[in-house]
Amino acid sequence: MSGENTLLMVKPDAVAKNAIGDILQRLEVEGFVIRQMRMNHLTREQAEAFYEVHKERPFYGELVDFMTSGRSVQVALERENAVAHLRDFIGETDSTKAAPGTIRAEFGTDIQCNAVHASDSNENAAKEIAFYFGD
Ligand code: 3AN
Repeated sequence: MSGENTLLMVKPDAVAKNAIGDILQRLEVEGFVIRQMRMNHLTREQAEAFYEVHKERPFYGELVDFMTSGRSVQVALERENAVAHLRDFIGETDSTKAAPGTIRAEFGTDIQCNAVHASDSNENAAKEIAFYFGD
């Protein structure tokens, strides 16, 4: 199978809800192929580096606290049009505004505890996959 690659992360809130299997199953049914996967409890250094682009945002400290509060799962996915398709499939950042049926509407709680992360461009997907899995 050939297609684009993207990075999904199951965040600590969804891991704590035992929702990893359910989320991955929905992705597989949607045609995403799991290429690489690992579970981590991110260190502060890793979370700060991963979210470096948000360093100046007011929520950066809280975001790093949340992302280091428990285990998370990093998944490299492949599918046709993977980046855009996954962004649509997970729904809006704020789980309370995410469309019904999306991952964030289903498993997230609010704008911070929003169940998953997904790369927002092909360039960032390549960077984020390399960040967790190497080149
Ligand atoms: P997305 O994850 O949908 O690309 P971004 O890139 O705007 O959203 O934000 C990155 C992460 O920062 C989000 N997943 C969310 O957890 C967190 N975040 C964004 N905005 C806020 C906010 N106003 N308050 C708390 N956390 C936020």
